[in-house]
Amino acid sequence: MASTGTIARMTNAATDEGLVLVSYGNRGVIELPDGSQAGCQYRRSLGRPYCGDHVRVERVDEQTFVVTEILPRQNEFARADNRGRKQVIAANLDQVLIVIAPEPAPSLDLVERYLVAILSLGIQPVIILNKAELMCSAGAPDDGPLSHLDDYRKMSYPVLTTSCKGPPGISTLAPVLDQKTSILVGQSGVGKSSLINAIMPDHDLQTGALSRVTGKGTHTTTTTILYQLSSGGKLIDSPGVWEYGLWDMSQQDLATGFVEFEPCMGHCKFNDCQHAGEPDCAVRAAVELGEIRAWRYESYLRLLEQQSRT
Ligand SMILES: Nc1nc2c(ncn2[C@@H]2O[C@H](COP(=O)(O)OP(=O)(O)OP(=O)(O)O)[C@@H](O)[C@H]2O)c(=O)[nH]1
Ligand SMILES: [Mg+2]
Ligand SMILES: [Zn+2]
Repeated sequence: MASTGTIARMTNAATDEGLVLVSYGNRGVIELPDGSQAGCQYRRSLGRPYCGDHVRVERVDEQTFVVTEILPRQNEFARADNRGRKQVIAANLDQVLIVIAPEPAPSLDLVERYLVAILSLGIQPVIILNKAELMCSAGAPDDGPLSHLDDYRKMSYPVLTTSCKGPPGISTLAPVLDQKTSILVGQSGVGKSSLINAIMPDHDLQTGALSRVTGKGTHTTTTTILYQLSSGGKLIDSPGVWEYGLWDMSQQDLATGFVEFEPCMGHCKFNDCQHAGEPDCAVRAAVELGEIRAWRYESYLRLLEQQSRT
């Protein structure tokens, strides 16, 4: 990509490059190389740009551009709609931050599905336990993700503990976001937007500018929005979910989502072993030896069952 200075000097050029900050049906808001924001329209024939996309644009008038090209994507983070079809949420991510909190009570399947989706893209998952000041000394209930945080750490998934309302604060978050494009995902009400507010003192300013361009309100998270961090990273806020569905993926992709199964791959009796009760299955043997946690294997079987129903 050309440096900011180079493109800024090309003010009379027919085309320019932009970063999609917000994307609605047939239009969006882009950031231009000089840091300014502008509305843009999409041509139906091009397909729909997503939040995080790099696009080439042509100026229509003083304030409006039209997208003429969507530049190649590194990846697309998606979820399934209720028919199992892939719906892209954002593009070109380095990492996905799965936010959970003691309240609303987190769902293990939600976290496990996110992990599978993230690993199938080959990008980094980070788990954030927000509202940490509400964690009671009695400990976590023994079936939810809060009770498995140590196991996630052992799988080398970073687990951060944050609070927007008290200790331990959010100081662990900034270094993780540095120079990266990250998206906050998770249940509604876990504090995704609050984390953005806390980490970005000028957040209201950016939101205000965006809402002036889009005509949308300032505080509801109904759309996915990309924010530029002063440190150089990009942080995307996304609407909360009640359910996160995996699109129709192969059994192999599903197994890839379970990193600790990796050493067993190629060691089962059958090449097409689904690790669901076949004889001489290396995954099952590892579960019996305690090398794979029983709760993770049960998660895998649940997801496999759910996928085969779609
Ligand atoms: N106690 C406590 N409350 C918090 C914390 N962070 C956020 N909240 C509160 O949790 C509620 C939901 O916060 P939001 O930031 O809107 O949550 P969200 O994840 O963006 O929710 P959606 O946009 O619906 O997905 C608000 O009332 C926040 O004040 C925290 O660390 N501790
Ligand atoms: Mg929000
Ligand atoms: Zn097997």
